Amino acid sequence: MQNLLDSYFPKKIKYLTLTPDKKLIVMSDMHRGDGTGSDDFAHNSLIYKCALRYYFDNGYTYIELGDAEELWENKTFDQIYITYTSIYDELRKFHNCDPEKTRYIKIWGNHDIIWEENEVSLGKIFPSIKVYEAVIINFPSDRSFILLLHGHQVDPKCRGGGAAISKFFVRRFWRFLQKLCMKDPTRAAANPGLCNEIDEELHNFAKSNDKNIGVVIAGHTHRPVYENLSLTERKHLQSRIGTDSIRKKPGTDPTYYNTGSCVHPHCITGIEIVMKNNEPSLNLIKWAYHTTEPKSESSDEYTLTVKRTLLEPKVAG
Ligand SMILES: [Mn+2]
Repeated sequence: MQNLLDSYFPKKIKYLTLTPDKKLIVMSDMHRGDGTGSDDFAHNSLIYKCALRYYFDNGYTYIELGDAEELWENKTFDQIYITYTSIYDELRKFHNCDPEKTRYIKIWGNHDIIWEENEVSLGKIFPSIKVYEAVIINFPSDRSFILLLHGHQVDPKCRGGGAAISKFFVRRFWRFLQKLCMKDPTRAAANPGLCNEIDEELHNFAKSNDKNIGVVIAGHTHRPVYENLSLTERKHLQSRIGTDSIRKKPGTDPTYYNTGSCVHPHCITGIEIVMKNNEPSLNLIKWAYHTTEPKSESSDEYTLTVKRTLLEPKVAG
């Protein structure tokens, strides 16, 4: 059977060669909003800002893998920019109007698909910026490519006509319900079954396609995946602990990864890509608040910090 991604394969693609000196950080699904109760990003904005600073200072190129701006709930980008001007200032540091030199690579998702035809208006913040549907990473050595895309391409509800209906629902009703703390029912993130279907479709494409793509990295589901296992699937594989709905998988497969999101309740997740011994090496990481123990037993003062943690691969010891 034909894979959905064969029919909806991205057309506007940024090609990138990964050389030993290059480091990439891939994050998706910030859903940056207007700072009100319906803005899922607000509570993580400081964590995200610290992560951006770390990646800028350490020479990474930042790939923003879609749904960076929440433009289903918000009619215009202006309010989002006004709310997060200091974050856009951090992002602007990565940007260079020369596409060969820029360290900010922006991909559209279904919630910010407006950039597909409207990148010119984003150019006021990021001069001459290009927004793409996907990135393909190739290597100086002869090996298969890595495809990075948002992932809504394989979610029928979130592309074409389905997307128009979902967007209408979200803009008209959802943001008001969300202010009353309801969860968005159109999001793959709210539905483990739908997450599984999207992951499976993207994984199948990575395993078998005629484009020499050996690895797919996506976002959209808000659920981090490393080597084709979500964190709960991996836990079940290792310890047999887990609820009934968790997929029982026979093992890892280093062909499919998902960045997760920047709207988790207490953290943001992403995937770092670096070259090690001439091979790409992928880390699933999280950034979260962290407390440091008081200096003495009698002290009642804990220090709150923002910290990067490696989730996968597990390091021995
Ligand atoms: Mn999405």
